[in-house]
Amino acid sequence: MSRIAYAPFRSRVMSAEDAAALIAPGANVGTSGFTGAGYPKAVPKALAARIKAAHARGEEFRIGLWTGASTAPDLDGALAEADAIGLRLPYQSDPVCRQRINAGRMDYVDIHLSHVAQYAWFGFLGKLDVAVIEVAAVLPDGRLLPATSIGNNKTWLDLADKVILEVNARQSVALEGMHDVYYGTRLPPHRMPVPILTPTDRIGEPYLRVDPDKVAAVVETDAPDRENVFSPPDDTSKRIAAHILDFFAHEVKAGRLPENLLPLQSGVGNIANAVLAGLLDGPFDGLTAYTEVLQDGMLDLLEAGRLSFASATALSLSRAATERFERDLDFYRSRILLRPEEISNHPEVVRRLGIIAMNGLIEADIYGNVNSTHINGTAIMNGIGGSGDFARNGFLSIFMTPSTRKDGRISCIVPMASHVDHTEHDVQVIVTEQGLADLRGLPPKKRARRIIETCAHPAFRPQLEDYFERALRLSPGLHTPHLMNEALAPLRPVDLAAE
Ligand code: 0RQ
Repeated sequence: MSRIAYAPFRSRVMSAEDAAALIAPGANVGTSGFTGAGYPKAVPKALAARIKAAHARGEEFRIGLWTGASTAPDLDGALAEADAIGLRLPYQSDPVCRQRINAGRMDYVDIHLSHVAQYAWFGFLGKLDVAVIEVAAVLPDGRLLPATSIGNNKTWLDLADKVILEVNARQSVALEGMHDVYYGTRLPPHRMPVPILTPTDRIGEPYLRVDPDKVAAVVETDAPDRENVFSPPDDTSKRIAAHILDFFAHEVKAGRLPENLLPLQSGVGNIANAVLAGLLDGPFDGLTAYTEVLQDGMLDLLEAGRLSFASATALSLSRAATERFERDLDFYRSRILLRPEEISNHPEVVRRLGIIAMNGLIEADIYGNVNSTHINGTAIMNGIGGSGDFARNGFLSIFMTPSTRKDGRISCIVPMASHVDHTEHDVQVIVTEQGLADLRGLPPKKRARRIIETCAHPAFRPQLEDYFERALRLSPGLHTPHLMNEALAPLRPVDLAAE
């Protein structure tokens, strides 16, 4: 049976190729998609083929690509491979995109995810020409049943001149009721409070609205979301998770956290998943999450009854977890809510709820400045994503990392961060498998000692201690001592086997 229950849209059904032909060179295109969920599966590939053919004829053809966050090889990968993207925002994690950005062939604007929708509304990003949005179905009155992510869909549908819908039969219609699309956002100076007082609060509508006159094409698809692969927690991740759980227990005992903690935000990746796995066996019950992405670990916690509710903007599941999720959708529907990313990451709500933010890092310096985005301070990895929204405004901001990378050759604790995404003012806890540094209330020199002693790998500790002691001697009394001529020099590689 057709998922397009609104009759006027049926006559606009066409092939992905015909829909892609509606996108002009130079257009800004806003697509759905957040961490591999709910992205359009057909039109971007068709557009990539069209642009490749245009380039072969010697024609100039590139687009501006705006999304929710990262997408998948079928979108970011295909378009980047075709050199079809002139400018990309606000977040990517695609290897081909990354290569093109770092080769100077694609511009990239790396933005806090809570800022994206408002920047588009403020007019800071230019005009949005086309929205390409995946939905699970079109209702008889023309409203849209969202898919596995909301991201910036509401804003793209509202702002774009032209809309292309992908109606994906693989997305479950049983998702109905799991979304909360807020239509109350106003622009300054008319802003009102966002009325979320607990992660469970519904403040919007379960469907997306679209002006039917703007819908230029409807494309029917039947393809699954990107499969996310998680490795089982390794020893390093388990040790990081154990330090965090001990810290939570300590905070509860000290009366600074309630017994069911405060709403959790957890970044993406294997370490985040390991922390969630640790919570599964830990002593905490009645947990809630107010986060942007739900990974497998969150489903496990919900199923085990440890977590009572999770609010996010997207799912990011393995194939096995997707099957479980679809099989038990009735169970999950009362326990999960998907919201626009301007709401899932809203600074006002993050501050009000008192979120415990847990995110990964590339390197942290001895004073607690964190680099989340650039290798060697120059090559982009992914982007800041939502980490800043939560770290800056949360009740607690925790950053976690293995103490070394690349088989122990690189220390993730360095004298001076080569690029800073989160300043020392927004970083309260740094944790590696070596230990957890609680930096709250500490002045810079005490932070340095604690980070070196607690978080650095023992093989790199002497170099960091030597650096810090010499910096102290040469800049007696200064607030944040550094040896500016060597602060950014890489630490000498260490042979771990010989230690
Ligand atoms: O490279 O794959 O070539 O080995 O960085 O590392 O192992 O995937 O680690 O998943 O924990 O990611 C900061 C990137 C950590 C992530 C970052 C290399 C490492 C590997 C990736 P290889 P892993 P993680 C909510 C929150 C910003 C966005 C965010 C991130 C690769 O956490 O993107 O937090 N954060 N969003 O080897 C050289 C170092 C390195 C290094 C790591 N010091 N030197 N290489 N790597 N540290 C989600 C969203 O916002 C959507």
